[in-house]
Amino acid sequence: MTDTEDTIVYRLGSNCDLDEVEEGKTYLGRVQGFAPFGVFVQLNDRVKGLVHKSNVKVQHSERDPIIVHVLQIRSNGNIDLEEVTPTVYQTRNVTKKTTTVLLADIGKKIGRTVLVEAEVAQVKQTSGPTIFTIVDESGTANAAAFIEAGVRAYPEVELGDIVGVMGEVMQRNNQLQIEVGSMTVLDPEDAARVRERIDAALDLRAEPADLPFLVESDVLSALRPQMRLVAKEIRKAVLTARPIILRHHADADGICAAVAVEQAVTALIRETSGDFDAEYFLFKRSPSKAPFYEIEDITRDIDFALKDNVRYGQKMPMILLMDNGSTEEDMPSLKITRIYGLPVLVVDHHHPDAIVDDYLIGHVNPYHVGGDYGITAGMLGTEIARLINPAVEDQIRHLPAIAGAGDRSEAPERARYLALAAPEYSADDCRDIALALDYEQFWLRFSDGREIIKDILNLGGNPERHEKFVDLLVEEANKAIEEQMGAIIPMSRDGCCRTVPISSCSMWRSSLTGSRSRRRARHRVRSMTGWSGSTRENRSSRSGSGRTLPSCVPGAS
Ligand SMILES: [Mn+2]
Repeated sequence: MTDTEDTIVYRLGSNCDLDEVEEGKTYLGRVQGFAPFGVFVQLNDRVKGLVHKSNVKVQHSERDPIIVHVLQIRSNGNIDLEEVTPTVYQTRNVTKKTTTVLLADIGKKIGRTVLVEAEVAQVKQTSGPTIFTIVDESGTANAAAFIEAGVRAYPEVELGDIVGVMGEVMQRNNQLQIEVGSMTVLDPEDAARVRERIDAALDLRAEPADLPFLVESDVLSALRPQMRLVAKEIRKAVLTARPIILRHHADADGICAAVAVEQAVTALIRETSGDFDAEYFLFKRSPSKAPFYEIEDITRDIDFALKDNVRYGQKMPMILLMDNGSTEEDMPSLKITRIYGLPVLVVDHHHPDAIVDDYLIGHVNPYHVGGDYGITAGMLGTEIARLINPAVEDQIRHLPAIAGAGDRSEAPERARYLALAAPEYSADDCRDIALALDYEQFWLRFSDGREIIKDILNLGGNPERHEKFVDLLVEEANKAIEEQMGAIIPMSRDGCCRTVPISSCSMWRSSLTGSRSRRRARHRVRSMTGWSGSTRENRSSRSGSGRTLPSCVPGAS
């Protein structure tokens, strides 16, 4: 190497990594340590190489500056250096290359420093670093920024900001994470450009699958545009890390509708989210006590959402109401959702009141297209779940038949869904499972019982346990019904023989069916032309399954 003023010695910036080191160039380094075979030299805090002893020119101490020529960068990242001793030279700083990387591609950049432009979807303060969940047009990732243990890093960065993040891609507990070197809120012009790019791409990614329904149905076909809209909004919420609260009627049909969507959404969250436990904090399913979205329900939901917003920096949630939500009884709660700016979707088959639509961003209801109650929420929910995430179809294809049994659908679609579930599930099986769901929900009160319900619906991967559990629940439900007739049921399982009068034992009836029956009666009156639901009288006349359930009990037929 010629020793002239043209000699350029590069100084590697602190963000730089192997990407910025080039063979044949000369760098200013610092002696890091000594080995029998040579001297280790740091080009910055991240990059080091080795000067073989045959290439060492002068004696050094640790931390001495040293000028080195890059002979070779090996495929494993090791750098072979040669010491040079120019007396005259120019220095030039090397800065990190700043081409933006898509979050979907950071898996290929482990150990490298990347620049990403993204929206802040969550800001969570841990006892260590601040974790920013960021979303761009391609995916989601966590960026960890550390100032001091438990201290909020970059306090100027807020939820919803568009930021430029520079940092190193690391793998922690099998999850990719960006260790933030710097984070800046983009100026309004740049932010608008990035947001436009993200929104356009998200719109495409959120587009639901295009597939035929599981069964032939004119009503479903007519509902397809609204079902696609609802599926798209749900996909968009998942892709932007917006939490979803799914509220549903606490009966077999409502549970089937909600669980179908739960399966689709949680799988999508697992696939796309930056956090291993995101499916638990980004999706919550809650049965509603009443057959509508009560003020009590929304009060709880907003209470938790605001706390999560303050404590964990989460976005405010989207509300999805299933087998619920389309009548004027829902209005007080819907008005509250508007005050808090919560988007609301409804998938229901109760006769709708037009006034609710002012408060909804999507509403699937068979009555809108000349259909009726016979297309149950579980049928609608299962088809919407397939649009959200077709991968879950095999797990949920039997749910509409159970929902149909639970709500005693008289629509021709019920038989088609039943044919689809056969031979694994007979008509009796579906009725049993529906009764088991109703009965178990009574004991669950207002918990979702996510894993227990999966067992009852045979989604838990343990068919033997499913069968035994359903048999037992059906037996217990029948016993409870008989005992109810005898005016007492035991309410405690702790060995105490406390018994309660019929007023309490009929809680099962009233919480699960009484109010629904009341509402059904109301719908019957108001939709003389369309409603084909069974009346209490013709239900009992149809009882032929050999069980002796009173007609007022869900699943009895
Ligand atoms: Mn229903």
